[in-house]
Amino acid sequence: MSIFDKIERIQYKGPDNRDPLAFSFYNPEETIMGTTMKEYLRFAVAFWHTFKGDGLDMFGQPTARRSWDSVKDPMTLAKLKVDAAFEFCEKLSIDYFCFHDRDIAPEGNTLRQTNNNLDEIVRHISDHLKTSNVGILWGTANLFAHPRFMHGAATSCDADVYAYAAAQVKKAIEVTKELGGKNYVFWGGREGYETLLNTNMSLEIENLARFFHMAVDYAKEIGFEGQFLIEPKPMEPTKHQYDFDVANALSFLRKYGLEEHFKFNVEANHATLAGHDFQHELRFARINGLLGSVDANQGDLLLGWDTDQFPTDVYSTTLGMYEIIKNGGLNPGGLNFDAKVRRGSYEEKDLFSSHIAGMDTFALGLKAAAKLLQEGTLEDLLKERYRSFDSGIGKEIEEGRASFKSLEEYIIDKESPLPEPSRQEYLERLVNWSIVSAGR
Ligand code: XLS
Ligand code: NI
Ligand code: NI
Repeated sequence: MSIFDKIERIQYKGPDNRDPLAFSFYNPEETIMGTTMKEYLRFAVAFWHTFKGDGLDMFGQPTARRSWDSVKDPMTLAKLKVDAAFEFCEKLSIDYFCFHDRDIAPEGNTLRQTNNNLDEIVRHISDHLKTSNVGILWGTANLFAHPRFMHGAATSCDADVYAYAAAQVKKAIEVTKELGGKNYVFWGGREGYETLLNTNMSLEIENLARFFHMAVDYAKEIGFEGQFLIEPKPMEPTKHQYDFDVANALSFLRKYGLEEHFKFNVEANHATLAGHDFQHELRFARINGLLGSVDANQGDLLLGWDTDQFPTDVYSTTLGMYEIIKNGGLNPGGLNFDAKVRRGSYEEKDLFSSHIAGMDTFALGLKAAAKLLQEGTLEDLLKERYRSFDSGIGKEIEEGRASFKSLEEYIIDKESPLPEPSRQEYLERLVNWSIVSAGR
């Protein structure tokens, strides 16, 4: 039985393709710098946007038209959406999807009933896993939608809410393990504050650290070997979120002795909300050995919120893939399309063409980044720029052998130094050239 019966399996047709339902650049088995595109990109579908999103916004009613619209029984609907997820991924040659516990199964009256619902759907997913190549990139817990989480979950002012959140994450880790999930994500939905007037910031942050330690301990206890990931976001829905950006979250991890247990899931739109570009967040995570996975989307720079658009900006994916190649890929992480179709793109066909747009934009970005690296000018110029640290006084500085006294002695009678020009405009053309040549 097919849900998207009007859509065939999506084919690669090459760079001249103009069919919205075919790939122009994503050619899964094509090798780029010794690795297949499929392995570099490790795409995943976000269950919440693609199978739960209905186009509702703050000002208007749902717009989406889906083949499951007439199904009312919540458990029947939940199973149908799982069937849809597998069919969707298979038709797009996407190997993974990601989910929140509450995306896949409805809540009951107690946590026990909710867990029973979840178990029933997890069994249904497990049945699919037996016959499908599609797997789970990561699981997570929704600790932000229900009213009980209005003041946060692991940073709530209410200890019962904290306990509820802990029990929920316990179950979500178990379920992720059972489904063979490669990672587990913590996005601090409402872990922040609305006003400092009522906020005990130190208690909240310490409680958050205790929560993460309990998660680490429990994963160890049950033998969950997936990677734990923190997904920073500076704000929204709260005014301030504690995991503001990678740098901020890293100092939190270090302070509380959690660094070795976590990596980062960098979301492009969260980077721009924090006042950084996508590449900055990837770079900062990478140079600290903590770039784990990516939520692939883009924001609108004129809008100050998380618009979760499908990534179509090749410049940004090129620089993103440049960091990802330098990171040696993302495995066991991947590129999760935490992106939703615009409200006006209401047909099921749009779900496919939007993912294809995102996949093609990252595939082209991968090819362009590989060109940039293989051609080598950018890397050579970078090396050249810092060459004064390769010998002499620079080497002494780099090796930690210099002191204020030795540096003063070295420079005091010399003419004022003039560093090399930056040539930024030329470097930006190098990026343009690599995109153009990758697109041929
Ligand atoms: C929201 C986040 C969320 C996480 C998963 O802004 O991006 O979707 O990725 O909880
Ligand atoms: Ni996200
Ligand atoms: Ni987001």
